[in-house]
Amino acid sequence: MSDLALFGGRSAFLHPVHVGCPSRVDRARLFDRLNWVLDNQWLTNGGPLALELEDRVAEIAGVRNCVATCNATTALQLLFQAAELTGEVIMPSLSFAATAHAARWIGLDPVFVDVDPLTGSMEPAAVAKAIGPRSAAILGVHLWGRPCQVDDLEKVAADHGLPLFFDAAHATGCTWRGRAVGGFGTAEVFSFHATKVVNAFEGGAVVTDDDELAQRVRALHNFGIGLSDSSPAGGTNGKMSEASAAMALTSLDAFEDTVRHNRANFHLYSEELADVPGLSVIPHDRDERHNYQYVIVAVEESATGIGRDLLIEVLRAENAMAKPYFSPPCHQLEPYRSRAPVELPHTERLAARVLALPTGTSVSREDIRRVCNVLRLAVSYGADVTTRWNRMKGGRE
Ligand code: T4K
Repeated sequence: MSDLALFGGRSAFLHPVHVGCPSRVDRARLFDRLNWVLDNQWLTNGGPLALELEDRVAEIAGVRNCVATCNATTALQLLFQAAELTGEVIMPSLSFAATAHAARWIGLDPVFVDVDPLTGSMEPAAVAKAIGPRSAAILGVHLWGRPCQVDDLEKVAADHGLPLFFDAAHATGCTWRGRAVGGFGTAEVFSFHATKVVNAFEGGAVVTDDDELAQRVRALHNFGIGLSDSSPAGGTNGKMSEASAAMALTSLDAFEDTVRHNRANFHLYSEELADVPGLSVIPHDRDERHNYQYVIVAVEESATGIGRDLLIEVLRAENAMAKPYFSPPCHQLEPYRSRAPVELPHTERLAARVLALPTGTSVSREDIRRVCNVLRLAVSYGADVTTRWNRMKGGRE
């Protein structure tokens, strides 16, 4: 146990290994594109590379329209504004803060509903129950890239005449029942943040088959210029620059290699941790396409003797920078906690148990074995690690 860096042992990693380390790209190709942008002297405002990216993303999503944006948070806001939502948006709480904040920032009230206790996916029955007179839309989240129960959500939305949107920030390149994510509901939003499987430094996209909605998003992301009717929102600047588009295109070129690497990482983690009591890697449906961007482990403290938060401390002391994605869940964050307190037992339990492990193209098989060795060691002395840590924190050691 004393080998753990938490207790003074040498760290397993000299340098931090991260959850969201940017995927590898072909630098020569990226610099070629950037040089081309500089030569072309068109740096933003719907430049040729942003348009090329939109075509490629629309094709991946299997939809007619894609509007590239400066990030996914803005893309969600643009989508809500384009759909002229007012009132409440029903969504899961088990997500990154951006999902809720995007709505709140433009004056919409998130209404949080509970998730399936195993998959973390928003419960369609809970959504139906949450619908009220102020409901304006339903927003599903393809959490950790695992698609929602799309058909059930589509049915609830249709039964109540509400638009259904998806926050697909984690799910670029994934499928549900063989169909590409991006084509579900009225519209979906991808993130191309630095930490995502396709990265534009910062970037996002709205994808949809609704031509009119797409045209409104496009106008709104460019100050409302070209809007044929008057939008109460006016417009904003949500455009993607050519530098970001150059990065995103180069990252897309590497997409298959990135996913192959992530998939191998995921399977190695699953194998290595299979015999560690109380730790389970949340699986993916093998019949679907997945980007394997996140490796999520659920911690059952009654079996490990060590809780999720302390395991993260143990890993971080080793320079393995695990993250508690997503804890606290949105309903326990301000301003929601104070504005509209709610209890979501499945969400709370899952959020308190899960952690994301380092992965991505810069994380090697050797790195993964080291992370798993640390986890194995920490769990084999789980109760002792907990006792010793509590004593240290209490200043008694
Ligand atoms: N909806 C959902 C469900 C989302 O998860 C997100 C964002 C959004 C919407 C909104 O998308 P964007 O508006 O961002 O396009 C990170 C990302 O900033 C965020 O984009 C992402 N989700 C979220 C899940 O992760 P943090 O606060 O965890 O970031 P940070 O700085 O702690 O970085 C995460 C890890 O990545 C660290 O271990 C360090 C590593 N990293 C990070 C950056 C920026 C690198 O190795 N290199 C880097 O350049 O939010």
